[in-house]
Order: sequence, then structure tokens, then C-alpha cells
Amino acid sequence: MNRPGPVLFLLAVIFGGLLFAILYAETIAFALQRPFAARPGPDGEIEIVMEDFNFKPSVIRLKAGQRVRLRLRNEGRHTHEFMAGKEVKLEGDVSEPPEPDFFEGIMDVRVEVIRGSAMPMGFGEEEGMEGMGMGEMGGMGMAEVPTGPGIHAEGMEAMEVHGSMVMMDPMSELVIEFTVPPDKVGTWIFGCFAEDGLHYDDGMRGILIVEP
Ligand SMILES: [Cu+2]
Repeated sequence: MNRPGPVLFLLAVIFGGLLFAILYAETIAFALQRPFAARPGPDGEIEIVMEDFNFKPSVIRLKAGQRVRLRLRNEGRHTHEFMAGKEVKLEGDVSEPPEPDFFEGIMDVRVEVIRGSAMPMGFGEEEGMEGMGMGEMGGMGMAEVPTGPGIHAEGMEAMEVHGSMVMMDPMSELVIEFTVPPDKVGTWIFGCFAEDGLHYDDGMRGILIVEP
């Protein structure tokens, strides 16, 4: 019986390695280009850039109890949205905004438009108030959500608002500031659901992890 010599052994290792690399090429490439989970800096701020069609970074880690500032910048050519929630479901073949809304029940939220045309909707709503839009019931007194051109109460009522979201035109910048509640610990999805979920389907999505 022949014993495999060292050369044969070496060949087997090389061949095995190659086979592994070929089989898992996609996974390896994905892992290499995938940014590590980004965390806010010492000042609590984290920058999230929107492009056509992705978010950078796409994995964000926040800590419960931390006061954070999500600085969103739309560097794409399209109007983009930012929404976060637990689970994205398909309605027919359309990806629907995630539910329940991550921001629901976060009452100390402040949304500030830094530049350009951006519109926040539905922030600062109490638990169970989801879908009520920006009406008087929306807890707007607590959340210092700016109003401006294009934000009209009637318009909001006519519009179906699924949870909290911001709509941002190209070149716009906006900050969402809030304290991460301990009951939000877990893994969430964020994404842009513009154009009937097409942006989301094209890769405009990410993961939001809240650590205890
Ligand atoms: Cu988008």
C-alpha cells in the first residue's frame, strides 16, 4: 500500500485550500469589503452616508443608555429615506417598511435638519401610537421636530405614515438625536423604502445592533 508522501500531502492541502477559496469566494469577498460594525464616537455621534443604493456604514452598534446622534447625509442623486424597525415583510413583491418601528416610544428624540431639504415624520410617538402620523396625538411637544415648507398637518393625515422616517433630498443632511432605551436591546433593520421598496431591494439597508 502506498503512503502519501509529503509532496502529495502538500498538494492535497493546496488543492483543498483552492477548492475552499473557490467555493467560498463570494463569502470571503463579502467579509473583506464589509465594513466592521461602526460605533458612535466619544461624543455619541455617528455619520451615516446614503448613496444610490446603500448606506455606509451598513452595520451600526449602539449601547443602551447612550445619548447618540445619527448624522445622515444623502450623497446620492435620489431622494432617500431612513427608517428602522424589527422586521421587513413582503406585501406582494414589495418590501414594506420594518415593523414595529425602532423609534416608537423614544420620546426624547430630536431631529434637526442641518442642510438641504429633508423631512422627518412620525418621531416622538408613544408606544401604540404608530400610524397616527404627525397629528396632535403624536407627542410633538416632547420631540423637537422642526416644521418647515412642505410639512402640513393636512398633508400628514392624508399620507399613510408607517412609523418614523426621514425623507432626504440629495445633498441634504440631518441629525437624529436620542437616548437609546434599554428596551431596544436587540437587532434591528434599517433601510430606505423609496420607490415601493426598490431601494431596499437594491441593497439600501443595514443592521442596527443595540447592545445592553
Ligand atoms: Cu433610497
